Amino acid sequence: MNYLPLAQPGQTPLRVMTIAGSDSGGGAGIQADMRTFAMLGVHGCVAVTAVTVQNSMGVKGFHEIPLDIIAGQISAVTQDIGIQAAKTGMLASSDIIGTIAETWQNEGPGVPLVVDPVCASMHGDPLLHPSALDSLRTQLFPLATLVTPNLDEVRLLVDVEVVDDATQREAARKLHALGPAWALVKGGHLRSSKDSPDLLYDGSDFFEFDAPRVDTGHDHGAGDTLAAATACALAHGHSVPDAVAFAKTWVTECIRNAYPLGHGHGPVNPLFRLSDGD
Ligand code: PXL
Repeated sequence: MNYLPLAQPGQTPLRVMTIAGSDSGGGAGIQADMRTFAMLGVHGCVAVTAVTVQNSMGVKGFHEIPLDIIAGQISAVTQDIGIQAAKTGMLASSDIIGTIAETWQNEGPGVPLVVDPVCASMHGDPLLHPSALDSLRTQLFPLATLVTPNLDEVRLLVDVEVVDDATQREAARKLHALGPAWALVKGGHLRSSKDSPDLLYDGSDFFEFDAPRVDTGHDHGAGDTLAAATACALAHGHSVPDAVAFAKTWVTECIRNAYPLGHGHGPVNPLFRLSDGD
C-alpha cells in the first residue's frame, strides 16, 4: 500500500491527538490509536477521557477522568506542541462531551476533527451513557470534520436500520444533517454484503469505499484504527475522501494481520508494517 510520507530523522513529525479511553488489554482505545499513529509516522498526543478495566473477554468497568484534567490535557498540548488533526473515541458521559466540545471551540478551530462515536465495546459493554447520545448529536457533531459510526451506532444516533444501499444513504443524510462536514456510515457489520461497504457523504455527493470483509474473529480496535488513520491522513492535508480511502486500506491490512490474544477477541495489528519490508 502507499503510506504517508515520513519525517526525516531529527525532524519534528506532524502531531495528531487522540481524545479517548484507555483499554487495559491494549487492543482498542488510546493504545490502538497510538500504535497506528506511530506506524504511520506521526507523533501521537493523548487526552485520556476514561480508564477501562478490560481484557479480551470484555469491559468490566471504567473510571472517568475529571473534567478539568481532560480539558487540561487538550489545552496543554494544543498551546505548546500544536496538532494538525485529532480524533475522539470513548467519551463516557454527557459532561465529558460538553467539556471536550467547549475546549475544542477554544483550541481546535481549523484543525480537522474525526469523531468516532463509540457507544459500546464489541461485546456490547456500554462505553457511553445513553443520556450522552444527545450531547454527541448536538454538541460534538457540529464541530466534526467527519463522524464515523458503525451500524449499531447509526441505529442509536439517527434511528435508521441499515440493511442495504438505500438505508445506508438515508443514514448518511440524517447524520450529515446533525452538523458534521462529512459523515461516514461504516458497513463492516452489514451482514447482507460479502464486502465491507463504507459510504461517505458531504451533503451533496456520495463516495463509496469497498473492501473485502476479512473475518479473522480478531478485530478489536478496528473502528479506532480507521478513525486514527483518517486523522493522520487529514493531518497531512489529504481531502476527506482520500483520507478515508487511505484509512480503509490501512485498517483492512491491520485486520488481515490480526492475532489471537487471551481467551476472547484479539486486536487488529498495525505492527504488520514492521515486517512489511517497507
Ligand atoms: O473499539 C471501541 C473502543 C474504544 N475505546 C475503548 C474501548 C473500545 C472497545 O472496547 O475499550 C477504551
